Amino acid sequence: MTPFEPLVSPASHASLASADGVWTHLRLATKASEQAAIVVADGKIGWVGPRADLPAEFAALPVHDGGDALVTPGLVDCHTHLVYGGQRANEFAMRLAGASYEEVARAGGGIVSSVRATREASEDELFASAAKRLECLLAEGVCAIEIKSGYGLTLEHERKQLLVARRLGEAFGVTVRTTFLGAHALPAEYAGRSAAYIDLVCEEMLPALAAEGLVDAVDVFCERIAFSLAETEQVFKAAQRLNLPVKLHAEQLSDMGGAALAARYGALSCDHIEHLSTAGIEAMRAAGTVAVLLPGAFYTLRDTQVPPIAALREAGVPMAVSTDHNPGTSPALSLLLMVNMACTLFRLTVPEAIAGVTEHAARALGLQATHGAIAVGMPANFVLWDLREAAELAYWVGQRPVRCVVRQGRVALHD
Ligand code: DI6
Ligand code: FE
Repeated sequence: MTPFEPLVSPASHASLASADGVWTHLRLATKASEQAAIVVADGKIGWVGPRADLPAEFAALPVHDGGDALVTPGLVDCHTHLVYGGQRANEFAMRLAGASYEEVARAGGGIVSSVRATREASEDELFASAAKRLECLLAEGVCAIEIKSGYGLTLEHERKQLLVARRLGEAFGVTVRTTFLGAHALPAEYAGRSAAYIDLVCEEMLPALAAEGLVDAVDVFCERIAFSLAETEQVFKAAQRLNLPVKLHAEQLSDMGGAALAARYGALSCDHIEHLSTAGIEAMRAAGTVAVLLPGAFYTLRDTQVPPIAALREAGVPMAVSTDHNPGTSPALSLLLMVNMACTLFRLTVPEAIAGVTEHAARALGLQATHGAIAVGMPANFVLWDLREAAELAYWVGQRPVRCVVRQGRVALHD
């Protein structure tokens, strides 16, 4: 296999081989017993179905032999904090010695220590460190990713993070959705003045960054150690005035009622939700809000409160699975490992976990029209896996089963 080549400019993505043609010798993960074919035309899915039904009009196109690979849609990582300065292995060690996440945060560690390092880093330094992390995710078939701000906490430094996120998307030819998370933590200079900081977020930071086209969605960390329900609603109102969709870090450490509030604002997703209540589930169902499960944070914090999976399933709330990549609670750079953990720790079924990193993850970003499925008219984003059956996507730990990635109509990684 040729090593994965990072793409350094949009032009270099365009210079990759086009995926146009007929992809044969494939088995769709949803129906692995059947030979399938995918037609890519002008970088989009032109046709998909059983090989035997391939219309004659496509027979003359160039053929890409899939070598009997299993195929899924390109993966979508719908909740990450990928851009930040430094790392926090020291806090990992503190927690091993007995400190809780909340104690670490109260001792001046936690999010605010990443804020210091992020403010000190230049845009280029942030780009270089995040690019390395992004390459890990792309090598596993990620074709769309959400990247949050939230480690700058001033207009200047939040802008820097979001600009890096946009640059990553262009440089790697990957779909990036940016989420403004100015209400992630109270910066040290606002200690004791939470209301003033939230005013700044709502009245200056968000409107300015939105006007610069840097914000696709707005998120808040609604928690005892972060922002209250009332402060969360203030941010949601500011987002609503700008016609921006909202999402929420909800009920991770306690039941704050955040999910029900977010659902009232038509949230795309509520994320973490270990402590989600029955009322929260019902509100999410009614609003069509996606439940984003983050087993990497659950695992790293050695949490024991499992999200209410059975109730979510019964209510028909779509469940997504993501890395929550961040330097504090989820230093995970493998979405496949999250698939494994969602099954092992949260008891998702294999089809649920796969939908969680494709269809439902796309929906959590409002990208369901373009990502998360192999469907006619969508940009061609799909992954060929060196696997016999879909359950292997959840089963192996640490394998590298990707054979080929078609990203945005280009062959971005191949053997
Ligand atoms: N919830 C999380 O799990 C991360 N942020 C959040 O709102 C933690 C971020 C960090 O510790 O740096
Ligand atoms: Fe998070």
